[in-house]
Amino acid sequence: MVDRKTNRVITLEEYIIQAQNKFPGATGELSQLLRDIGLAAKIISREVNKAGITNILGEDGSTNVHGESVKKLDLFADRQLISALNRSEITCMVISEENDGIVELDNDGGKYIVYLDPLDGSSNIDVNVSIGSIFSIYMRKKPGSDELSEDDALQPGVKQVAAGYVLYGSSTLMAYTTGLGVSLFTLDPSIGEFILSDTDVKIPDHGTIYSVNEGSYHSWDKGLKQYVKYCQVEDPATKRPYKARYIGSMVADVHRTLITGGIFIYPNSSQYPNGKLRLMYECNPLSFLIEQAGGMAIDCEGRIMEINPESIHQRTPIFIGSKQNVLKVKEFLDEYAPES
Ligand code: P6P
Repeated sequence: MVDRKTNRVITLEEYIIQAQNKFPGATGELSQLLRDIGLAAKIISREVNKAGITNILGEDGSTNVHGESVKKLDLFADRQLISALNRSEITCMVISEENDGIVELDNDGGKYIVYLDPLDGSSNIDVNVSIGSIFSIYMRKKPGSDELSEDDALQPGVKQVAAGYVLYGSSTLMAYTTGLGVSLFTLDPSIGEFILSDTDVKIPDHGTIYSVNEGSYHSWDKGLKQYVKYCQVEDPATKRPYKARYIGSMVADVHRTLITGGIFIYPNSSQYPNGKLRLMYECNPLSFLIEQAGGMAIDCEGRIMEINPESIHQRTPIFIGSKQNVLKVKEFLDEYAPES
């Protein structure tokens, strides 16, 4: 996209400032925070795109708070993002998948709290499959107060002031929303800038792709089993059978769903009774983006973004994507709901 006045590309920095100018009372702090994340994303992208050459692939030998082996690139991404957020004294606290508790930054007066999944899908790093960074931004409950606690960070997704992701794929793409629609930016490595590629992105109301790890079929509830069977039945009137696509990297699967329509599912199961994906730094931010694009995101009961969190690392089932596809899976979940 080009700026109609100057007929030249619009960078992420320019776009953020133009968007901020629409809010007369804006202090510029959220804009600076988004620019800081954009800077860290460029640095991470550079390392991801040459990981095979430098000694940064593979595991670093430690495990994270969830007992998952940590990749060297995970740690690199975590460090870059926290360092960028620490620079501008706007963020008081970071909660990251790579850290057990909250990371208090040097700026205890900062008014923002940032949740991070620094490098989601890291199991794909060594096989060169797309991975992503996810961020979710809240205002602290008691701005200016000295006390910082986990309670400050336990807020439902509807309280997010901004959210987004960076997808390190065939190109590096950044998507974010501040509640005024979804904007997409593509990194031009030749100039080291994120260039605006789409604004006010809308997800198709119905899609013909379903995305779920069918290897876990045996451990699902009956409603989801029946829904997947529905997707596989031939019915030209509803464009079925649907295509199955599953990358195993949530940012990549959800971004494809945003662009093509359809549904991404990570359900509860006998293996993961509360689902595998994290509410605060995977599901809430991606739900904010998909809802802003006109889609839906639910757990087995209702809206993901209305869940009142009880812990910063809690998990949730998620059914996210085009409105018609999510409403259809909900029909099956309700019809076959396990006896409570
Ligand atoms: P499974 C990656 O490890 C991740 O956290 C998400 O990015 C992805 O959607 C999911 O787990 C994949 O999990 O069990 O299908 O390998």
